[in-house]
Amino acid sequence: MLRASRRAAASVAIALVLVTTALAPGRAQRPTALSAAEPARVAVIGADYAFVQLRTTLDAGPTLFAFENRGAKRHEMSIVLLRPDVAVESLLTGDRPSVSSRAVSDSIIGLLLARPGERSGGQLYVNLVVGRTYVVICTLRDTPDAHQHADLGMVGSFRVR
Ligand SMILES: [Cu+2]
Repeated sequence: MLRASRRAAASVAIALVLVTTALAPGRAQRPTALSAAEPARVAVIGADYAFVQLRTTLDAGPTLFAFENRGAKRHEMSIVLLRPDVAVESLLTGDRPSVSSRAVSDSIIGLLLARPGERSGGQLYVNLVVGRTYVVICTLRDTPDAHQHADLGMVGSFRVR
């Protein structure tokens, strides 16, 4: 009787090993599938008051944006998909229309915020579309009456190839 229950216990143990082994290949393959779709990574750096060395061209496809604030003020990195019929030059200087308006952008992609000297806690995933231009902008103000940081130089763009 005791022997029989031991044998049963052993069978269960063997069965568990078989199940674990059967699951293992699936587990091993999943990271491979993920790494095949690994997004490109782009680190954007903000300062008072500019995006530092923002790349002017990026490759199409899944891209993960990170934002680091090296300034002494709070900054954001907001990304919008520019309408094809809007010239990016019209947004970089002077009387700029609202970049997030439908007249200017096809969609608001999202934004990351960071306090002085910090990185944003999250990242922004964007599937960049070939041939399109994206605008990167900070619309924060140091005080309610102050100019937007974009007016002080915190606006840029990149084209996707
Ligand atoms: Cu800013």
